[in-house]
Amino acid sequence: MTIQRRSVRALTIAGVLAAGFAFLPGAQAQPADHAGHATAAAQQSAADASTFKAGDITVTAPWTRATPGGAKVAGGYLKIVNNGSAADRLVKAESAIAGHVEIHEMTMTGGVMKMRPITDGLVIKPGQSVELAPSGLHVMFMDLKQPLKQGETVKATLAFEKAGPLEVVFKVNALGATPTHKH
Ligand SMILES: [Cu+2]
Repeated sequence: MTIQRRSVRALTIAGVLAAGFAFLPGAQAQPADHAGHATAAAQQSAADASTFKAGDITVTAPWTRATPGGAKVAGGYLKIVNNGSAADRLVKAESAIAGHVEIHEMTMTGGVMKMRPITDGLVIKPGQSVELAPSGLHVMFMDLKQPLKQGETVKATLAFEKAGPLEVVFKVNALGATPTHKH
């Protein structure tokens, strides 16, 4: 019995060490300026890694996409859920990577996809959700100060009329096949 227990423990330690060594190279490969993001993400539960809450508002899975060289705009996508009993409005968005950020909607007019800024706030009715997705509503990062690269993250602050400011993190996904925005 004693021998068996010891061997089980030895195996467990070996497993932990193996996992540790497997993890370390990945951690070291991360750029130093992302260490803060990794720590913040680790503080949230794994399942909730891309969920952000303020008051009755929950924002999930914000993402944007890598920008081709010289591009000055990028669309941001996410889902907003209002768990409250009153309507709220997304009134403003800001990010250090963009000169300014707007909230846009896309409409099909005579076969041409056009977008316009929503200047009076995006309403999220009580108990309902609004999805910002390609070819529809989106956050628009304008006057980008740097190209967005796949695998990086972009911090932004969404301001809700009732729930207040909410800092979210957009994942930068690959350059997509969906049409590039033209302004
Ligand atoms: Cu737009």
